[in-house]
Amino acid sequence: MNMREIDITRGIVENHIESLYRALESDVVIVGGGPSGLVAGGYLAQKGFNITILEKRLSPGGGIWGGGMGYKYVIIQEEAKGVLDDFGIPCRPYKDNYFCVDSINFASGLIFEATKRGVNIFNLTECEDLLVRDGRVTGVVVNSSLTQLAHLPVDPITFEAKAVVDATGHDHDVVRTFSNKNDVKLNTPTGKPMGERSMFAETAEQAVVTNTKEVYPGLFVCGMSTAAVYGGFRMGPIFGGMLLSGKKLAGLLEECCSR
Ligand code: 48F
Repeated sequence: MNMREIDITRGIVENHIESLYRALESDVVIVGGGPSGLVAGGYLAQKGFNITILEKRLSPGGGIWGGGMGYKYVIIQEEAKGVLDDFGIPCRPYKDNYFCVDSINFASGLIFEATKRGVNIFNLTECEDLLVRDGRVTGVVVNSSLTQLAHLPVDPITFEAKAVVDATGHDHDVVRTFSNKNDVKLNTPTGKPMGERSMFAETAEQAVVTNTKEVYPGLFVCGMSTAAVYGGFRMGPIFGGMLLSGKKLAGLLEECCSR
């Protein structure tokens, strides 16, 4: 075999550019590759939508990998087991209403299934701002995480989307930046992000699903960022709410993107 390094490089560059072109006009851009974003993306891609996930770290999976304090299992309540089944992730029953999931299996399983369904995930890629037109979010402003890390003065590029999702977890990075930079009234009781509260798992798990919604025209929140945006409690290493939030979001966005 006559192996040429330039062919290896061409294969990488051509395929990356093709993925990038597909992302430029996405149906939905989900910022954050944690459990809620991966689940929402996976369900939507299965229905044929063009879904892009931006993940600023090297590995998607967000807060799954660390389990609880580095102990490698997480807990799912019975109501959310159907989502695990839909993504082919094994679990084992624990007590009456809970299931234990190996966090490595959980993170890798969600990532693998989402990408198999066609979700276009860009790692090392950060959303640093939003595109806004006539009172509506119309896309994202994107840069390499490495540029950000090195504080280099490199301009970003943009992706358009029918809807953008803040799935950035505790940081609520997208909504926070949007609210700080613009004189906008969010769909929250105060019109601003309200800040996350201390731990109260049961209330938190319900609220995370209730507060999965459109927070500004074209901008949605899911997962843990709903707590920071709507003043919800935190829940710790129980993950059913994240899965159900992602599933609810997929339903909302299917409606929004089909209009
Ligand atoms: O935090 P994360 O896992 O989000 P989630 O889906 O799930 C929360 C749970 O993991 C856990 C919990 C609560 O106790 O159950 O916290 O709400 O994943 C968020 C992802 O977003 C990425 C970040 O690296 C992480 O992987 N992220 C954050 N800001 C940006 C971003 C950004 N500006 N651009 C791209 N990715």
